[in-house]
Amino acid sequence: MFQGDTTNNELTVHDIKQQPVPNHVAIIMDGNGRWAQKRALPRIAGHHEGMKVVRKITKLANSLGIKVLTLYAFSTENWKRPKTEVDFLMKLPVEYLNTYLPELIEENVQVRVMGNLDALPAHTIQAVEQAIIKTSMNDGLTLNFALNYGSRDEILNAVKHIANDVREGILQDEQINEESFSSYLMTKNIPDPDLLIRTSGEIRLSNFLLWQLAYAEFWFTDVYWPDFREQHLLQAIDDFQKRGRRFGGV
Ligand code: V07
Repeated sequence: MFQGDTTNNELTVHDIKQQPVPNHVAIIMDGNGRWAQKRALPRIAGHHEGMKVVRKITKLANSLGIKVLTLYAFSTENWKRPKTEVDFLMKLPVEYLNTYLPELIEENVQVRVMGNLDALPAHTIQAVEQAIIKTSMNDGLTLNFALNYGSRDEILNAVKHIANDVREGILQDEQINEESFSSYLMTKNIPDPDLLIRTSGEIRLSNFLLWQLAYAEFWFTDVYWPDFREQHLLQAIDDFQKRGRRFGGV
């Protein structure tokens, strides 16, 4: 840069809104433990810091007019972690909602959760159910947490339900198609993600939304989730919009 140069590469909400914004953004919020270890902090400190980023990114997604933000908060594989870490993670939904639910209501955000909730501690289920009820009338951003979620598990459950409905005559086998199949998934009534973001340099799906991501654009960054900022989401969407321009028609 030279003196007097006022240009910079910062993207703004205004810039991004000049073009269509993805309807549904899904994020694998990876690298919280590594962020902490790099600072000689316990892994749980990274999870806690990551929670603050969830709040910021939710606000930004809402102001961009994104309809659905799906966040991978806890996978079915995460039970393999040390018990102390799992116990801490299970308290985060409670803390998050105690702190931010009033703000989510204020901002017209609808909270949803997908995953097997039955296996979660009672305090976690209770906090989440309350949030779902208290925000059910909201029609702004849908903030969809994947909690104890695994995609193969979800698909197998769908298949079992379909088999059962066919056996009982509720569904004819000719009626099994992509649309009806989708309605047996936990994302029933939610459009497929247009954009998947994964942080922390891992280039994998890790059992996340395998069916639903069939046509999504993927965006990866080396940044750890606690270091993820508004500017990164704006960059991901800017890249998404450029890809759309390049491949979308004439
Ligand atoms: C969790 C913070 C973000 C980084 C990723 C792992 C740690 C928010 C929630 C949450 C979940 C449900 C809900 C409201 C908030 C959460 C877990 C972990 C298990 F209704 N952040 N966060 N849940 N982390």
